[in-house]
Amino acid sequence: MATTFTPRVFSGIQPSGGLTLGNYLGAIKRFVDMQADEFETIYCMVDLHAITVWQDPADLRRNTRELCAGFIASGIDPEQSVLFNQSQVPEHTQLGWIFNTVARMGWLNRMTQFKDKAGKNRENSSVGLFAYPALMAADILIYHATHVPVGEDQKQHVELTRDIAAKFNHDYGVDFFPVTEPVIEGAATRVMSLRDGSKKMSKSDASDMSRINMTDDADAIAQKIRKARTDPDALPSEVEGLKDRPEARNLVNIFAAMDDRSVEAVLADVGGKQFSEFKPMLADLAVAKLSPISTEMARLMEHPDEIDKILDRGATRAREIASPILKKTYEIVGMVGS
Ligand code: AQP
Repeated sequence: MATTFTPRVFSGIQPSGGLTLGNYLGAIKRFVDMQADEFETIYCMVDLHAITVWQDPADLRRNTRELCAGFIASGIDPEQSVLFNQSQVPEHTQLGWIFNTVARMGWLNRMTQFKDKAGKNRENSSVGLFAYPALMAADILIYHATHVPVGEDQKQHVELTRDIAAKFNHDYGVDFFPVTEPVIEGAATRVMSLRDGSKKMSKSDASDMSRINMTDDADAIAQKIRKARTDPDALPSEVEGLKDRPEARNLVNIFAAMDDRSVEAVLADVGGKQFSEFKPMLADLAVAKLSPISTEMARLMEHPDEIDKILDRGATRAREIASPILKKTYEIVGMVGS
């Protein structure tokens, strides 16, 4: 009989820079929603992933705390959810090594994120950047997580996690790791750059005008939206009218996700408006939703010791779940036991 797994959510974010609106709408806001559902929820600052590209140590430390503050300020309750820093739970890397032996070179070679991040500099990329998806599979499966809320860009990595789980189960003749479901839902699963509708909004984009940072003040948010690239036409009343208009679609998607409405409902209201009218509406909405979060983040950042305590306690709780799963994995592989 197939094993029944506890409904459990795992997801992570890299402390590789300040949080963006893309991280918030594509990931954190949905982490908060899933906390209210029937799941156990485990959320992680994935610092081991962050260092697959160079991170200044002082920045990494600060970004990890700020990310934790961002989670809590957005509504993640550290009592209800397990909130911790990946490097403090060594079971991730221990299982990650085993998954390095399960994943095939050909599978990793197909990962578009590696191609994007390595770019023309493939030979000079870290081995860790290439192996990133096998560690991500371990992040998820060390908790037997059944559901992983992510943005569209991480879909391929979650599919690889499923492949690794299936191959491990098949090779060792067990039904031990769940075949995890990616949860990619809502209007903003891929928030695009404000400067280029074909590029994802990203923490590490060279242009600060391309993104809204969660720490931006009201003036910066309004200015970035005012300067966001658009086309000269008015907004359509129907979704089909956004076809081949990536910048317009992006701003409408952001509006819908922030207002918890469907794109159809938003267009029914704003169809026919020029961007000169729509952009201030979007800026007001963004400021109203993001300001309380950034204020709370700043308050939490005044108490770094408290953040460290929360992360320490989260790591202890995470290890309580991860440790028996690693032990059983070692038994299955034949490294311990009779
Ligand atoms: N633009 C986006 N739209 C929707 N979701 C997004 N996510 C990231 N950018 C967008 C989602 O946020 C979660 C955490 O992402 P990450 O920090 O682990 O890595 P990333 O996807 O590589 O994010 P960045 O901002 O682009 O970081 P850098 O610049 O360091 O590479 C994931 O669920 C992701 O889908």
